[in-house]
Amino acid sequence: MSETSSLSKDEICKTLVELGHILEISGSSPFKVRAFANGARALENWQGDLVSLVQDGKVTSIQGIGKGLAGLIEEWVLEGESEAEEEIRSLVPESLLDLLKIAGLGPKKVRVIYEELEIESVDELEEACQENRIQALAGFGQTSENSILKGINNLRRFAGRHLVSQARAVAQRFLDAVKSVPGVERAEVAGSLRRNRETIGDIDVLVGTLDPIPVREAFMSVEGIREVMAEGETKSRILSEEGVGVDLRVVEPVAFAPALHYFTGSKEHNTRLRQRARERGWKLNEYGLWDEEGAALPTPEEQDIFRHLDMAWIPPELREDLGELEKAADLHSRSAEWEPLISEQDVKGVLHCHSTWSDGKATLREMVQAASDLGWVYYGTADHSRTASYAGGLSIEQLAEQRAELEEIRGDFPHMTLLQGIESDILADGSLDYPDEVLAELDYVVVSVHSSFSLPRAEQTARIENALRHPATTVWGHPTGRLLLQRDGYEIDLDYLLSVAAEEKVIVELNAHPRRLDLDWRWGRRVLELGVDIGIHPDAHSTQGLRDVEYGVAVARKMGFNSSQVTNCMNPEEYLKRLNLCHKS
Ligand code: DGT
Ligand code: CA
Ligand code: CA
Ligand code: ZN
Repeated sequence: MSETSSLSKDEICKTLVELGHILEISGSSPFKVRAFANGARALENWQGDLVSLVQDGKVTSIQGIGKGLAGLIEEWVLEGESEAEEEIRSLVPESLLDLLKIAGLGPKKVRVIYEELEIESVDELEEACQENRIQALAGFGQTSENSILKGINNLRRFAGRHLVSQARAVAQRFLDAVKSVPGVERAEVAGSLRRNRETIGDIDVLVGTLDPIPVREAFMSVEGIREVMAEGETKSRILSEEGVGVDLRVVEPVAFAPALHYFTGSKEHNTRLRQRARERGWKLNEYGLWDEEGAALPTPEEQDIFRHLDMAWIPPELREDLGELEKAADLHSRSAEWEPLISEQDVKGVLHCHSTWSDGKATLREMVQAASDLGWVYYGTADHSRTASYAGGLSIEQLAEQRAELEEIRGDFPHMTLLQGIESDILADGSLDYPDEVLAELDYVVVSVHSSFSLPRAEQTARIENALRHPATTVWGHPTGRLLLQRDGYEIDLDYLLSVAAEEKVIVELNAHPRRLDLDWRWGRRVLELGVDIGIHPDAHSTQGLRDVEYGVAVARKMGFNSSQVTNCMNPEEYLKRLNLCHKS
């Protein structure tokens, strides 16, 4: 039993960071606080089997971990809990840790708020802000009071939603479990996850079988259930240990397609389709489709529902009532079908990836190898530029050294087109981060905002326009700077800047990192109208990060794009020509 309760390395790192925060809030010595932060980092970077290390009594051999931390780690690994941990946790009220989730509030500030005003919870902090008691504190002001209020607002707004990456992992666990139950004919994930929304409220799993009991049993025995919230013959709901809700619905196989359509949503789409049925005196719901005489129309597949209603099948991603029903009716009237949307296999390579040259975790060679393993035929590195010192930005000399290394790597990957780029910070005035002649030597240049997020809208727009018009600029990286469930993008006239990108032939990035998915899918239609070219780039900081392309493709599908509408689906020759179009220097 003790083995199952043992903490993993990741959990230990997280706990160390949290304990460091608690110590700092409680006013412990800076020396002790730093030991926890450094220990977490040391352990995170250490590679090896932690359990054997503990069993051999050699935890202190990890540089940066002293006797005290080693004791804690041993207890966590061997017993899954620790008295010393509980002691530290008892130093401050638990609810104070919620304050750390507010953007811009670190342990130092939380300590002041707690010490000076005895505030212990988010609600109390909100009240204090509204009464202007925070701005009177040393080190705070009107601006920080406003930004705390905004942070609290965001915290509430984002509560209970999840990144697609996490939701997909949880969903897979439950789907695999129910799929393998004997008697199960169909099983699929529905809801927002099937529609490729950028964030997910809860997961909806749908199963078609005549025998619901074993399905429910299999569902309830999946590992990592925190709480069973409802348990019934055909409907159950649990909360996973990650805090994600999972709904299970079990229907008879004949009702699978109408149920899949219904639980895929969106609600708005469902309402419109139901209206269409009603207009001809029919009835449509999650159980099936009936004509004016009350006779059930056969609907073994979703396609059949749409066909009966004189429509082409609509890809789930597009079911948001944003014109897809009209298009489907039109397609059907011309006996046409929806053009296939882009798929992962269409992607032939990527730009905008980091390596150990700046803040990536893998070497350039490892990244190229991983890209080659994914079957890609081109790969463009783009580390951070010199102003991004926090991220190990490259000096002009380092750029030249990197070029030499890339040349060497080229020899070992003759089937790949390897490009040297840079992710250049857009400086506060909109200029780029190297002299023009240095930029001109690169194969491509991504321009991104990493600072001065809060410029007024007109200024921010002018700043970015400046960068987009620079002759060296190839790609506009993570255009709005939003971080899903964390912060909104900076204030800009996005429509105008997209038109500038079109004019300058700058590729607009669809950043595939699950925290970004920036450009937002809602701009898909406008992008096509303006003739802007979109590239799906992973912004990878590790070999694993290259796989984030999956999420970018999901968003491109939601934009309704096919492979001809994404630059990095081009073959290498075409692609190089396209890059040179905007690399005008
Ligand atoms: P989420 O979970 O907030 O990310 O978004 P959804 O779309 O997955 O929403 P959810 O889980 O509440 O419900 C799944 C689907 O079930 C939803 O997309 C459409 C359908 N549905 C749920 N409630 C209603 C309703 O009141 N009317 C209609 N027409 N459809 C509904
Ligand atoms: Ca859902
Ligand atoms: Ca649901
Ligand atoms: Zn960036």
